[in-house]
Amino acid sequence: PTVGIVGCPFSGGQGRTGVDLAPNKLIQAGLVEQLTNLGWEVNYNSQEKYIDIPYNPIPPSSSTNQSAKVGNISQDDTKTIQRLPDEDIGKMKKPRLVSSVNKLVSKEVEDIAKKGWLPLTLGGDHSLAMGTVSGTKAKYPDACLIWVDAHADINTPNSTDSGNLHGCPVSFLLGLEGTDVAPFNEWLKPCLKPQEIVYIGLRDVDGPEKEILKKHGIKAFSMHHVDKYGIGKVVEMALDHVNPDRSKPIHLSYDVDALDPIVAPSTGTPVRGGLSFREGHYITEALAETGCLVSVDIMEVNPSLLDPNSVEKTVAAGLSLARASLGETLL
Ligand code: DIR
Ligand code: MN
Ligand code: MN
Ligand code: MN
Repeated sequence: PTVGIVGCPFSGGQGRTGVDLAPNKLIQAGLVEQLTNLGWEVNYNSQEKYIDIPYNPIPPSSSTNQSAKVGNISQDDTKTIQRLPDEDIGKMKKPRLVSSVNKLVSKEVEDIAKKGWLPLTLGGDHSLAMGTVSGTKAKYPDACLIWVDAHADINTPNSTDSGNLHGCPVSFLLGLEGTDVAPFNEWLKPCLKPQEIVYIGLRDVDGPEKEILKKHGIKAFSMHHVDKYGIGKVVEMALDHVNPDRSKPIHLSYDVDALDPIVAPSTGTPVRGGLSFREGHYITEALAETGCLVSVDIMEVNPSLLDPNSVEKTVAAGLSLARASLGETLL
């Protein structure tokens, strides 16, 4: 089997820098070798085009003092980039940047899936799931979505309090009221039905998000349900809901903040009371076992937060979740 790693060093969907460092960090920590050892043929992208770039590169000859050198690109002066204003639209922060990057991600995930490869997307913040899920859906229209997260990420442009688009990708995928807005509606069409998504790990859901989940009858297993039933039963019930015959393709979108902050401390919005190391990995092992996984996201690792030990733990968790998703077993 072949995996296509899509490194997305992107932080524009939320307010903290550093989450854009995760793809390189995960690669440097040995991801390619580890997946190769599991029997995968590994391809990975050059990450340049997903760096937190403004959306309109211009040649240096026409650059002015408005221009800025950005991230890794700054090493190459021929790639000076103009920072155009990306004013809020309503409450949405950086809508043009988030939209343009996700449009690229969607195309890349679609292309990889259409080669018959498994796209493994490394975030970056979780707004990138607009791109990953729509890309997966372009190849597999009947795919279901398993969203592992402390948060529901289902705010709409109207309901969001923070304005951070990493709190909104699911509403765009579903096409909820208020999401048919520029610049997103230029390329992102509703591609997911409410009965095609299930959540695991929720524990920090905004009031308006609770209303949205209820209104659309969206299935969610919070940490309360993990406590009550155990993770084995929760994963079984989650699959019974979105994939009763275990016949449909599965997209797994994994926000590492689903894990307890003791396990994955270096993430932008940690919430106590999360999944244990084993609960978190059990989900990926059980989904790998179904043989239905066709696309995986590992999101919101932020190697710039907290001390080196915290970073090491979080990066290691990202790596082991990726390996377990791609079939690593304990025995
Ligand atoms: C909050 C936090 N619901 C928001 N969301 C986070 O900003 O919409 N998502 N942290 O990962
Ligand atoms: Mn998330
Ligand atoms: Mn989250
Ligand atoms: Mn919150």
